[in-house]
Amino acid sequence: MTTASTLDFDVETLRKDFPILSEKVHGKPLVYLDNGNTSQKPRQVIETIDRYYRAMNSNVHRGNHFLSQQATAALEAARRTVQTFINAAEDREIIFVRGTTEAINLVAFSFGELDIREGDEIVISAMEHHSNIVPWQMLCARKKAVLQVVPVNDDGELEMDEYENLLTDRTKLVAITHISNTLGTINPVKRIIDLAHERGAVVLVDGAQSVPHLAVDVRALDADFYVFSGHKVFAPTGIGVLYGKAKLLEAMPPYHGGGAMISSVTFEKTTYNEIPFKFEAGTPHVEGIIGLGAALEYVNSIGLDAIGEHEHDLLGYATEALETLGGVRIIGTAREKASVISFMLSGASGAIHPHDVGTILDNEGVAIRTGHHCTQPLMKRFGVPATCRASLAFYNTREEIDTMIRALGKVQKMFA
Ligand code: 7TS
Repeated sequence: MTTASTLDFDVETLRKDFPILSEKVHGKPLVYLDNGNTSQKPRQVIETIDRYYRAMNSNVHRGNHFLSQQATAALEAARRTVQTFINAAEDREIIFVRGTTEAINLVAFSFGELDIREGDEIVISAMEHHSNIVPWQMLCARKKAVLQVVPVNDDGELEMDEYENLLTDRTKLVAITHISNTLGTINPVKRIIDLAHERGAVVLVDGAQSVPHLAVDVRALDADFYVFSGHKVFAPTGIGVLYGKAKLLEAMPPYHGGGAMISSVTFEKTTYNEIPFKFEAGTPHVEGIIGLGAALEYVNSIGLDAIGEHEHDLLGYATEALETLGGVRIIGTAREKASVISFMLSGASGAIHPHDVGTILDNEGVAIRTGHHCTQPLMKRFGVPATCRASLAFYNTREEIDTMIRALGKVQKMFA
């Protein structure tokens, strides 16, 4: 039976901010446990975008009329909100991009042009999302550089001794995820960054899964690049952030050419704009940026400490409930974990394919993700083709976990 969370966190009131959470799916109340994939949006974000289109819509940085000035001011205010949210030193260190994937590609291309040469080494880990693998492979192919991979132990933690061994004078860049989208592991990024810096390498942290769950301080971490997607942190899709230290961004060549990123253009010679604009060619995703600002302010109003505590409670509750159910193998048992649980389910007659589990749960209104979660090398490491994954947000409840567990019990009966 469910016992109320002992934490002072008014989840029921917060849930009312998310219109979609009162929807029904297949006639059942929606239980949304696919937050690692994308998060739901609070009315504060939806209404901000609505207001933008009703009263402010205009292009930015290029008009002196009233609306253009309003839209530009709102966009630049959102940039400062992002700056404060991750404690960047300056707002010009915040580059708006489409998402984590584009941010990593930008760095792989642009930093790659600046500083990667034949024989240089780039270090990633075995738990990276494909978007923190493939751009580096492409860069290595272009520059004849070498990709090195930090292995993961049976609990889904990075092998830090191996990491230290991989760092050499040839290491130019380390690209590592803060939190694994598949295992939930929280990596020791501060230590990873310090060790890389001792070798003179720069570090990109993939924060796609961390910004919704824990307070990020890029200056305390001393991260050179920190990237994340808006849509996983309650903001719209199509907007994301590349944080980079000003010195690095200033030295890097632009990624895209076009409007807004120039200072002057003639057919003979073009000079580039200052950062951040040098990396923001073309009309930006204005409503996305303003929506992102609203989302981060919303998160601030709840507080990441409170969010973290509630999610930690849910993670413990869900882990215990899965163990009690039986026939469950949890993949990812790191000591430091965020609210992501990957698992394999078995019935009396053996393993049940995650896709079957996902389909049956969907019929019960429960949304989880099944598949390789864009981490195929990690699936290979754990010897599974796919997993079931429940990824929790602060608006999830113990009751929803109970619903998932009951649905998993049904699956086991069907496969008995
Ligand atoms: N890095 C990590 C750690 C991620 O979890 C994801 C998306 C990305 C990068 C790519 O983000 P995008 O917004 O540019 O697509 N992860 C997932 C997931 O776990 N399920 O669906 C998408």
